[in-house]
Amino acid sequence: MISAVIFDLDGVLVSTDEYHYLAWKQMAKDEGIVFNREINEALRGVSRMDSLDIVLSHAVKEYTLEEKKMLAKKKNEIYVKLIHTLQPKDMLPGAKKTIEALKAAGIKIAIGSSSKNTPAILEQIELTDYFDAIADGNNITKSKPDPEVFLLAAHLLNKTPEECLVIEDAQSGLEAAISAGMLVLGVGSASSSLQATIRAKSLKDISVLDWINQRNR
Ligand code: B16
Ligand code: MG
Repeated sequence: MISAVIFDLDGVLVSTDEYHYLAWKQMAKDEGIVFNREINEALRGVSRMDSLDIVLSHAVKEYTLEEKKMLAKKKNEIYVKLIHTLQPKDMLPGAKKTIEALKAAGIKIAIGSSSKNTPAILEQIELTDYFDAIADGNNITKSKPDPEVFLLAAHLLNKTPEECLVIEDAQSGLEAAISAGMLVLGVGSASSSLQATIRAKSLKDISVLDWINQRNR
């Protein structure tokens, strides 16, 4: 029986993915490193330092650990400035309605995000109080595709993996959910992935509650 839903944040509830892209692009440009949307796809759901390694794999020179830390800091400063103006109206279509319907039906909901900026983003879009649990980049050691963030979310909700449905937009997130032993709804960039249990272009194109109710019958 599915009795909990774990939402990825970036690319599922809010389109911060575009800001991540712009921040990496600026950082790469300043360093003279090739960066484009195709490379950016590989960064979805991946932690800041792991993302940096992917970006730097296109550089001609080697970077020391200290230099890498500086670059990650610089990227994050650009990103934080960009997300400063985020508002509730910036939530992705169908996100708020999905959350409200699940809560009204007594389904537990959690966040499972790789982002260390999760608390600030949730505050800005005024969603913090909706969630029964928050697992994010601040309380995990291994980034997606490792299942740690979803297993932590399930643990905080007091649910088994079999009771959880994950909603994800990233390949790394799909893999994380599957290795956690959870069902997964692929949206956005993951909306055509055959690895997903179900697919939808966005949360406005599916009733997650109806799907859960049918599945539980
Ligand atoms: P930060 P998610 C992920 O969020 C993003 O998709 C990924 O692009 C980013 O590198 C990662 O968070 C870390 O973010 O630099 O803010 O800690 O999709 O797991 O919600
Ligand atoms: Mg995501």
